[in-house]
Amino acid sequence: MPEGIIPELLIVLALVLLIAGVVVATRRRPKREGVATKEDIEAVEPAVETKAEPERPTQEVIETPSLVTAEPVARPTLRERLGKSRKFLGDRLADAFRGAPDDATWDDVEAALIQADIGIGAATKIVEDLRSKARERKVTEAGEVRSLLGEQLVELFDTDRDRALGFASDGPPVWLVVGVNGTGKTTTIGKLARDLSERGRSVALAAADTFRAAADEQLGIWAERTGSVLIKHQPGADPGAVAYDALQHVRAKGVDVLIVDTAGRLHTKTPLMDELGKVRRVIEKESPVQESLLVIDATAGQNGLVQAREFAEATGVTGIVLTKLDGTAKGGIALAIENELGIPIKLIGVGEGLEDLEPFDPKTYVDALLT
Ligand SMILES: Nc1nc2c(ncn2[C@@H]2O[C@H](COP(=O)(O)OP(=O)(O)OP(=O)(O)O)[C@@H](O)[C@H]2O)c(=O)[nH]1
Ligand SMILES: [Mg+2]
Repeated sequence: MPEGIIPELLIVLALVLLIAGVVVATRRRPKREGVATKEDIEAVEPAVETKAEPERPTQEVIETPSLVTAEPVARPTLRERLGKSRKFLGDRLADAFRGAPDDATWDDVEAALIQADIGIGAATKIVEDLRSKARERKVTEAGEVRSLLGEQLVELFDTDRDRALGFASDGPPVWLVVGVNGTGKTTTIGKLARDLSERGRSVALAAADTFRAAADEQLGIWAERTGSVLIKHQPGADPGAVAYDALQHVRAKGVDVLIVDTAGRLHTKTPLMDELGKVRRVIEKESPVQESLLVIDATAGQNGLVQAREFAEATGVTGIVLTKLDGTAKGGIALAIENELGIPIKLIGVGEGLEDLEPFDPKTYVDALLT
């Protein structure tokens, strides 16, 4: 073999290897960019999923009926649920507390409280007290005055009061639900039945609204949805008789709770108010009425106060359910009712769904309204 060939061959071989290496590398590069590695997939996947599944508004999650779900449902805070009710007072107070408080601030706060249905007398008193407290404590910063106002408002409620619904020690408790037309009585009954059945209690619903067409059908739907028993008579029947029969049924069958739906009636119509008194008396001959719950539509404003007065006289109201606080209500009516009539608000309705009923807690409520 001629001298010099071997080094040349080695050079050629090296060149061939070099070219082959370059070709392989060039071919692989686009592949590496296009096909994600496992790590790439893991890094990219969440973003892709979030994009593919559009973000759902919180409301959608809340409105999903979950009658017997064992899973805790993500629920919004009361603050979020109060919606416009909260915004009404919040916006006005934010305007009033723009700078250090002066005479105009106090006037604006008073006006805001009156507009929020707290009542003129209560609003004037609150502002007078607030003003002297702020002076005493040398509070000048808007945020601090606002929290002082919160304290004042909570003080209007009796915070030690027992707001739980009554249960009898012997026999099934009877809860009578009353109120003017369309305030949310039947819907509240559905929500209560759902809550009770979730806690493992059996429920019977008495369709003592024999006046409005298809009222028993509406209650029947709630009974079906909540697994409750429905006791009804013919349309136009005596509501007292329905309540009586229902009571016999729950006693015979050992049902845990009886809730009696009644027809909506104007508090100004004496015969209708008397009829309600009669229903109560019919039940009470047999068994005490643990709760006579007055349902008030919070959007009715100060008129709610008048209703509460009249119904309290006719049926001895034991507690109030304030509904539609998720709507355009101004929220202050809760304070007016407790402050002026001393009837405890026990529950609040914050929507049309089965889970839109909350126990009423003064501090949580005031915090939600103000912050
Ligand atoms: N937004 C909102 N709507 C509610 C609430 N409670 C009840 N409603 C609605 O108010 C309307 C009337 O509710 P009902 O439960 O039929 O009222 P009712 O007092 O039984 O009415 P009558 O039997 O006719 O006197 C319905 O459209 C309900 O969905 C609530 O808390 N928030
Ligand atoms: Mg009804």
